[in-house]
Order: sequence, then C-alpha cells, then structure tokens
Amino acid sequence: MSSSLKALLGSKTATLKQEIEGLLAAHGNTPIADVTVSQAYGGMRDIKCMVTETSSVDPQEGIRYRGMTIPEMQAKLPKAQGGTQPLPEGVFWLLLTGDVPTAAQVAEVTAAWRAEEALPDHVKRTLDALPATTHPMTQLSIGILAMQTDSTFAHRYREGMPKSAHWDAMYDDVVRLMGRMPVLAAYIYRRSYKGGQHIAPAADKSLDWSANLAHMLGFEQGEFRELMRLYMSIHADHEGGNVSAHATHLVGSALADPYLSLAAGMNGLAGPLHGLANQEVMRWLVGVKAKLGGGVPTKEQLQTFVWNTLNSGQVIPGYGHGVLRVTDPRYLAEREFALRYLPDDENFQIVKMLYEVVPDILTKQGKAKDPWPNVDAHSGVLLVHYGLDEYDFYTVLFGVSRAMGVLASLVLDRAVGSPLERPKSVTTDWLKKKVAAVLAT
Ligand code: NMX
Ligand code: MLT
Repeated sequence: MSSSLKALLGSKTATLKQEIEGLLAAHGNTPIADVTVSQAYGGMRDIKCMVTETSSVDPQEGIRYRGMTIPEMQAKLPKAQGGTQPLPEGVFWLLLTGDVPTAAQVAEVTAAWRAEEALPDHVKRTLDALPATTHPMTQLSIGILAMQTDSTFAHRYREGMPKSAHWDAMYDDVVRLMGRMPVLAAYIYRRSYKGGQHIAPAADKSLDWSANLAHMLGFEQGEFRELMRLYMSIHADHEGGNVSAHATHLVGSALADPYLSLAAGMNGLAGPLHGLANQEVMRWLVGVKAKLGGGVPTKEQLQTFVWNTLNSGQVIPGYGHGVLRVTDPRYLAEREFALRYLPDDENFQIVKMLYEVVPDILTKQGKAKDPWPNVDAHSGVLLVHYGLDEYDFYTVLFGVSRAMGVLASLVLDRAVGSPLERPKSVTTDWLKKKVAAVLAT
C-alpha cells in the first residue's frame, strides 16, 4: 500500500531514528526524573519515563498536537467546503508527520481510508451473535479483535519480516483500521438502537470520513457533520500516558499487531474514570433534571445536588484530570460550538451553570487537584441536541477518534524500533527497606 503520506513518513522516521540514536549515544545516562514513594503507589503520576511524539499536554495550557493548539488547528488545517472545523484526516497527517497537510493530501487520506470501509461478514456475524444490549464499548472491542484475521502485520511477522519492515506493515493495517472504525461504530449503533437497519457508506467516495460516519449513523444535518469533524479531531490524542494510549503502546511493545493493541486501548477507554465519563456525564445530568422536577434548575438547587453527589462518595463526572490544572481546551472548543449552534439548548444551560458551580465546590471540598471540566463534561449535550441520545454509545465515538492518535503512535513506535516495555516493580517490603536506607545516609 503506497501513498505520499507513507513515503513522507518513511523519510521523517529515518531522521527521527537517527536523532534518537544520537541522543542515546551521547546522553543515554543523563537522569531526567526522580521517583518518589507516592508516585510508585499513586499511579505513576508526573513521572517522565516514556516518549510520545504525536502530542503533549501542559497542565496550564492543555493539549498541543505536534505543537499546535486546538484553535491553531482550526485555523490552519484543511476543512470541508463551507466548514469551520478541521478534517480529522488532516489531524492524522499532522500527528504522524508534524506537518500541516494540503487539501490534496487530506483528500488522499480520505480516499485511502474510504477504500477500506467494507466490514467483513464474519465481523458482522460475530457482533450479531451478541445480545443487542451488550455495551457498545464491549462490541467495539470484540469487533476490532474479530477484524484481526486481516492483520498484515501479524501475517508478515509470521512470514519472517525483518524489524526494519515493521512500520510498513503496521501502516497498512492502520489505514485499513481507520477506514473500518466508522463502519464498525455505525454497525454497532444501528444494531443496538435502530433494530439492525444498517445504512451503507455514502456512494460519494469523496465525502469526508466524519461526514460519512454521520451518514452511516443516520444523521444528515450539516451541523452534525461539523460536530463529528470537531469531535473526531479533538478526542484523537492526549499525549502518551493516558490509559488508552498507554495500553495501546504497551501491548504494541510486545509486537502485538494493531488490532490486538487497539482493542486493549479501547478496553481502557471504556473505564468510567477515562472515556466512559462522557456517558456518565449525561446520565448524571439527566438525573439532576429528573430529581429536581425537570427544566433548568436554579444555581442553588445545582449546588445542593453537586454536594449530595460528593457526599454520597461519587465523583462529579467530567470534572478533574490527571494532568490538567485548567479548563480543558477541548471543553472550550465544544463550548464554542454550543455557543454558535445551540446557545438556547436546555442541557447546554445546565452545563454552563455547572461550570459556574462545580469548580468552586470541588475546591471547597479540597480533594480533586483539578476542579475544572474536562472534554467529557461537554460532549454529550452536543450529541443529544442533534438526536443522538443513546448515552452508552458516546465512548465508541471517542474510541473512533482516539484510534487516530494511538495508531499513529504505534506506527512511529515500530518505525523507531521501540523496545518491549517492561518497567521494574517493587514490593512494599522493598520500599520500606529502601526508605530506611535513604534515611540512614
Ligand atoms: N469529583 C469528585 N472527586 C474527585 C474528582 C471529581 N470530579 N476528581 C478527582 N477527585 C478526587 C479523587 O477521586 C481522589 O479522591 P481519593 O483521594 O478519595 O481517591 C482525589 O480527588 C484526588 O484525585 P486527583 O489526584 O485530583 O485525580 P486523579 O489524577 O487521581 O484522577 C480523574 C483524575 C480524571 C480520574 C478524576 O479527576 C475523576 O475521577 N474525574 C471524574 C471522571 C472523569 O471525568 N473522567 C474523565 C477524564 C477525561 N477522559 O476523558 O479520560
Ligand atoms: C484523555 O483524553 O486521554 C483524557 O483526558 C485522560 C488523560 O489525558 O489522562
């Protein structure tokens, strides 16, 4: 499978590999971090011990894809005709190469992905064997694994491909996976919620990837297409340490093919502290409305409800973050979309009011290090506005987008020959002895 993106990638990663080899040869023993006992027990927070090229998250500023903020991407990446949001195909190009693609290059990615959009029959049969009530994220993971029969990487590995060819095989798998992810997602949506009445991909092959996803889900509004372009662009990547990226990278480090690796990442995304928070936010918000008699509650009512949630030992979904210490810029991009297209939406009024109420309360409670909203606090209300109100499906959309970032990183991992990931674990006994030894010196 050749393309100008693949050719560009080949030359860029050769240079990157050389840079890494030079850095390792000259400074391989230079320390970059110390590890405390709290970090060893505390989810390894803040330890700088892995490398991810595609994006980075600054606690005070939020995400940058290859150095670009979301507003910069919205300004600089190619868009659909008449649209204002970046095309995710361009985001993928940016993540992989660090370059802003031209419209023609983005069209090339659209064509390559859309050429791969047929879901094999055995994948459909596998999904159809599951109860329609199976959680959509479980179906997504099973569907990805069922597609593994087609893995070029696994096939070529068995045939003895050299290490230098790993990235090439990985790239081919990733193109196919990216082409199929929206079809798989739409298949899950229509079988779970629309009686199995499936919608074929758009006959117009030049229709962009997100608009085609909207079409296969059953939503033809132009605004919903724009929402999908925004949604797919901003959920794609959040540096390497988040659960879905880290899990994908870790499993891939054993040279598991991208189907096996991505399924692992998606299983992590399905946790309520990670991507599943987007469905939990909507459930919680609807619970607020129901308990308070419907409509938009008063600020005082909301404050009481938030405290009741905290006092009953639950988290406020959509608030807090492992890295961020400010409002997530992805939340702000969603808010901007809402202010433009659905300013009077009732749920949006509540989301806005929560933004005024929750940070204060979390700060007063004094536990959460970050009292501000993350991306999941806002995405659900946008989807509900256009009629996509099956909350359990929301994390699948997150997953389709996240596939771009984690798979781009997987290609880069294989291109630079990243080794098996295998950190050292210690026991509590070892830690006690270590602390005693440190105190004695
Ligand atoms: N509501 C109530 N308590 C919270 C919240 C929150 N939104 N956020 C953090 N805390 C608590 C947390 O549970 C912990 O309590 P304890 O000591 O009793 O275990 C304490 O504050 C310290 O946690 P942090 O160090 O601030 O947060 P951590 O890095 O461990 O976790 C999250 C980050 C995102 C898991 C956490 O903020 C959370 O549970 N948020 C709600 C779920 C959510 O929105 N997840 C989506 C994240 C974004 N994504 O898409 O993945
Ligand atoms: C993500 O997008 O992966 C989340 O914000 C979680 C994280 O970065 O830890």
